[in-house]
Amino acid sequence: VATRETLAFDVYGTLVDPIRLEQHLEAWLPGEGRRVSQVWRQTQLEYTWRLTAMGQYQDFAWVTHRALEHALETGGHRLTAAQREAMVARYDHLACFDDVVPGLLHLGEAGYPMVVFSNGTPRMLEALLVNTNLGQFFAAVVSVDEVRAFKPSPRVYQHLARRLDRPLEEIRLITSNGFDVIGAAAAGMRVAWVNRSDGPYDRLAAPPALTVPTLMALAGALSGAQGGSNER
Ligand code: 2OP
Repeated sequence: VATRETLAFDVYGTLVDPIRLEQHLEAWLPGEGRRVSQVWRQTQLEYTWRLTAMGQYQDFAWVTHRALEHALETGGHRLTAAQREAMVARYDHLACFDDVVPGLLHLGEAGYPMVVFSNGTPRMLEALLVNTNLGQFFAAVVSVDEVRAFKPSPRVYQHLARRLDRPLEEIRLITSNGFDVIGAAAAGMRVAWVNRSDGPYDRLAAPPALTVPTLMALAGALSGAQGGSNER
């Protein structure tokens, strides 16, 4: 039996949902929770891209704090330092999307080696994997913090291959984040896009051949994709 490709799972937006923090924001900022959580997430990603473009690094916990402060200021909102701390601490307890546990069970049974690959710091990822009980599914946790750059720098994908001691071409990134799909494919990885919201694809590249609505749909789609030799 040919060795199965390794599946590397993105975390925020793919396994767990940062936007759901809107519920907790809503308690302090009635009517504003969704908007603030969306600006928070978008700012967080923007800060990672900008730091990486500048050749600078602050870890994902730092970025997440600063992005929340900016999202609040942008909306003209105020939370106390303790409230902001409490919101960021919720990153350690983010809820899984409903398809994640059944999907990972299915993929694990199908024999895929599975790892986590994320912008999150090692501490954030460890806490999250313990609190969500998802740790049991993964053979390794790889953080971009190990190379002090964020996705989609090619360095982070190359680091993943080094850490797993496997060629990038034999590792498939599973992510809902379009910029991550495009970055990984540009670096030479196989990819799958999890399009949970049935939204449009990023315009920076053509959508990947492998697009699934949920992780449950991934196992079936992968068994088809493995037939093709050079499929991305
Ligand atoms: C992650 O690396 C991109 O936030 C996403 O987990």
